[in-house]
Amino acid sequence: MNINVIGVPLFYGCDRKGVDLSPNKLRENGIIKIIENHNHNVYDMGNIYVPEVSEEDKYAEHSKMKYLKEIVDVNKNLAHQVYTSISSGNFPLVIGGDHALGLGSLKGVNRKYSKLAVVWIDAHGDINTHETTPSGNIHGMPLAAAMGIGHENLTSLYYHGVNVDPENVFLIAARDLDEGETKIIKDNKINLYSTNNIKELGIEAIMKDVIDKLKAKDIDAVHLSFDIDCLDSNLVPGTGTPVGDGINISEGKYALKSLLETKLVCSLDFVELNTKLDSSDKTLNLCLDLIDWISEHL
Ligand code: NNH
Ligand code: MN
Ligand code: MN
Ligand code: MN
Repeated sequence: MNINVIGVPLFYGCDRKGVDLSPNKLRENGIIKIIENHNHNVYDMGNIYVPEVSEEDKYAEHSKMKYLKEIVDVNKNLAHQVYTSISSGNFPLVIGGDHALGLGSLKGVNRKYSKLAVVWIDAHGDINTHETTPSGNIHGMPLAAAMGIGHENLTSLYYHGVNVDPENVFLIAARDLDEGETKIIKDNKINLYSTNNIKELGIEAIMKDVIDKLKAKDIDAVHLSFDIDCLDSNLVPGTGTPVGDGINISEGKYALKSLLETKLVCSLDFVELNTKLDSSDKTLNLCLDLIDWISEHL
């Protein structure tokens, strides 16, 4: 497969430095070679430009959303890169950076595939709006925006066609949802598989249900967004908002493998590694291992 690695050194979405260093950190630690070892042609597209802005200006554009203008600008560029990558028959592998990059990757994919399903593997829902957000952090909003829910600057970024249908959205490993998010999930009939559901029924049964549903739907492709905080907090000290009672590594790998084997997945985000918070490269090494696993199953 031809894979475009696209780095997004963005921390404005989580308002915590360190996560922006990860695209280059992963390159320095051999991510390109790791992917190539699985017989893929890798085109490293480098990093999307992220403008510098001072802390005092974070609410310059909006009182409830931090760094709105910068995040929108970065994501317009990302959206176009992702669209171009897919249009050339390539697979965009978007490396974060924080999860606000989901805004751009989803809009880019959505321009190519209007009947798109989204699988969001994350401890969080990322389905807040400027009205429901408890933090003002835009990395908690990209999935809502992809469905056309939220502030216009986010929902109409780059692509203005048919939004992602909430019934084609699958949240996996969620366990830290805000009140407003829970309401949006219910009202819009979003498919939710909490970590509790996974512990109760087993990851195999959960993924079978997800994949059966995906196959039964009239969709063109699946976008997979992987936030490393889906894993238990003990496993990922190097992430900004770790949450306990998470899934373990083999559950995470099973979810990734079973989705990739459907061959429906057309693009993937890998986000929220913060090596500044890591302890003895534990999370960095786990991420390299996960990229190796993903590459093996692409
Ligand atoms: N739900 C919280 C918020 O909107 C936390 C989001 N944090 C994440 N999302 N790491 O994946 O601020
Ligand atoms: Mn996330
Ligand atoms: Mn998360
Ligand atoms: Mn391998």
